[in-house]
Amino acid sequence: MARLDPDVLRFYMVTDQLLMRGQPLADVVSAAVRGGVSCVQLREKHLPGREFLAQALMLKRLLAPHHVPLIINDRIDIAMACGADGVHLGQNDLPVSDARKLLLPDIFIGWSVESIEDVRQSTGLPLDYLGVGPIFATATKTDTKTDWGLSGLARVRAATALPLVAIGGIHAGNAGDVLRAGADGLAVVSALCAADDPQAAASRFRSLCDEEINARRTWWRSR
Ligand code: TZP
Ligand code: MG
Repeated sequence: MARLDPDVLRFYMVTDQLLMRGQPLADVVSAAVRGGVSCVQLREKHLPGREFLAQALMLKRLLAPHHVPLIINDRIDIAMACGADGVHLGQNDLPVSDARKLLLPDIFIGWSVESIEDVRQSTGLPLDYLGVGPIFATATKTDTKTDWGLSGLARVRAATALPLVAIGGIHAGNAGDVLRAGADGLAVVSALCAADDPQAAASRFRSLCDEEINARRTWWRSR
């Protein structure tokens, strides 16, 4: 299994069409790609499988020329059928080890962790990254356990060597703090899907991510 380049996770868009106020998914994702998202997760909790697959195929075609990986939320069958680059699983989805047996070896797997116990369980699982959320309370997803906060994220950072993608309530004003607490990448839903100008919003976030992560690398090299 090839190792996932953590730069792929630097600025991670998660879709929610209900927030797009009638704008086509393809338009919002294209704008976000122009602004600099490094990967896109298609998250469709309510679509029937056939429509979910049609949207996944559409996004795969849209993203491939830009070399932006497509990640499918929850559904490994859809991921396989559309040729996705990755799958994101939650605590109630198919167990990671079973998913790994079914997926092609090149498809990477991310896993949501909601408690420090989940982080402990991730050790030894065939995972490529952890999604840590919600960092802050968010109206986008309310069926969550407690919020991690920056100190919780720092505890996760200390407990695992896996790349960490932080999600939940992240906006341009707190993005730097979240990265400094130990995230390798930021995932956002509303900050892009509900933005008046998704390209400008993405571009601002991407600059923040690049600045922080490049500064971190320079610091490590200088030690
Ligand atoms: N998982 C944890 S919080 C969240 C998900 C999918 C939603 C994050 O949405 P937003 O709008 O970026 O706060
Ligand atoms: Mg899930």
